[in-house]
Amino acid sequence: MTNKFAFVVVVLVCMTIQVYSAGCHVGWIQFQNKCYWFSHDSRPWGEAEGICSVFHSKLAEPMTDAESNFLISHSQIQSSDYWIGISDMIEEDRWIYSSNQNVIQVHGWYQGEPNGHTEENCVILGRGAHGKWMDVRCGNNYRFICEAEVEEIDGILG
Ligand SMILES: [Ca+2]
Repeated sequence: MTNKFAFVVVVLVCMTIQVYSAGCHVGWIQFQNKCYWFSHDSRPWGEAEGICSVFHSKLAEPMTDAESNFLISHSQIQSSDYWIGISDMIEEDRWIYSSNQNVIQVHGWYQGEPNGHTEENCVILGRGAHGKWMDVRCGNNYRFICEAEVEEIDGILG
């Protein structure tokens, strides 16, 4: 019985790994229905957006509190600042997702943020803010998070 149970556990673990690798490309991390890539290089916000698009993705745009909280907590693993795809560069204090220009649905501002007015129009998950949102100058160099949809491979995910 013990061996049979161990076999079932091994099979389940293998299935879990298979689903995980089927959903996102190597080096990307899955959370719910999206894959995320946390960069190691630092770039200005606009360049970071361009790099994401090269990989058929975009700067991360948290749509729910769960997604926002995942990004905030995961950004703290490397204890670094990361760009996300939110800015108010088109209209002051109107914070929008950069891919579709819709007003943000959730927010994770750190206390006192945003505070940069027209000087700071792009959003990072701030290392000094425990990963919470800060508005900063878009020309600053930070790491960044790209997001892509989970891909269905072999019909495993559905
Ligand atoms: Ca700020």
